[in-house]
Amino acid sequence: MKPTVFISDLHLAPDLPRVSQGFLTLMQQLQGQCHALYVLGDLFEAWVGDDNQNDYNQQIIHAFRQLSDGGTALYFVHGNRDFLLGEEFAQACGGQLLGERTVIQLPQQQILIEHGDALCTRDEKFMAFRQQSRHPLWQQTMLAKPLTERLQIAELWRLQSKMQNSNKSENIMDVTPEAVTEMLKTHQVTVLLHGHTHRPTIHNLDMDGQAAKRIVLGDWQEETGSAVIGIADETGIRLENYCF
Ligand SMILES: [Mn+2]
Repeated sequence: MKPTVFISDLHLAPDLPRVSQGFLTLMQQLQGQCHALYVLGDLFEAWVGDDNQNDYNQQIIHAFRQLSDGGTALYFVHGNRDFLLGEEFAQACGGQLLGERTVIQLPQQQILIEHGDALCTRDEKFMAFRQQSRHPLWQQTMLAKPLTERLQIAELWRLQSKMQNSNKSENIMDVTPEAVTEMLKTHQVTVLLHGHTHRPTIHNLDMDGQAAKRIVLGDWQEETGSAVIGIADETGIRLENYCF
C-alpha cells in the first residue's frame, strides 16, 4: 500500500519563492506514489476567499488537481490563517474539506488529526480571535466585503504578523497538555497528529497508564529550505525532513 502523507504550515505566499517551489516539487514527487495527502492547516499565509483567483493561487490549485487526478485522495483542514478556504477551493483541487478535528483510519491504527491551534488554550487573546473568526456569521460578513477590501485586510494582518514575528515558533504558544489528553480520551484514540506550533517532534505521553503519542509536523522555512512532514505506512507513522 502506498503511504499517506501529512503536511501543514506551509504559509504559502507569492513572496516566498523557495517554499512555493518546494510545494510544487513535492506535489510532483508524490504523483502516483501516495495513497492520501492530508493538508493540516495554514497551507496559505492568508486566504481571503475562493473568489481570489490570481495566477499564484491557480498554480497551487493546479498542482493539487494533478495529484488528485493521479489517484491520491486529498484532504484539507483549516488553519488559523486560511480558515476562509471554502468548498470551491477544495473542489477545484479535487479534494475534500474536513471538519476541524477528525479521526482517520491508517493501516496500523486510528489517529486524531487537527491543525492544533485549538489546543493552545492558554493563549487567551488568540482563543478569543479564533472563536470570533470561526463563527459562520463573522465569516459571512467578511466574505460579503468586496475582494479589494478583503485583500487590504489580509495585507494588514500580514504586516502585523511580520511585526510580531508571529510565524516564529517562540512566539506561538504551545499546546496545553491537559487539552491534548482530554481530546484523545474524548475520541478514544492514542495518537494525535497536528501542526501549528512549528515544533516538530514525536511526544510519548502517558495517559493514565496507557501509552499515547502526540506527533507534531513542522512549518516550511524559506531561509533553510526545509520542512518536517509526516508519513504513515504499514510500519507506523514517522516524521521526515523534506529539503527543497
Ligand atoms: Mn497555525
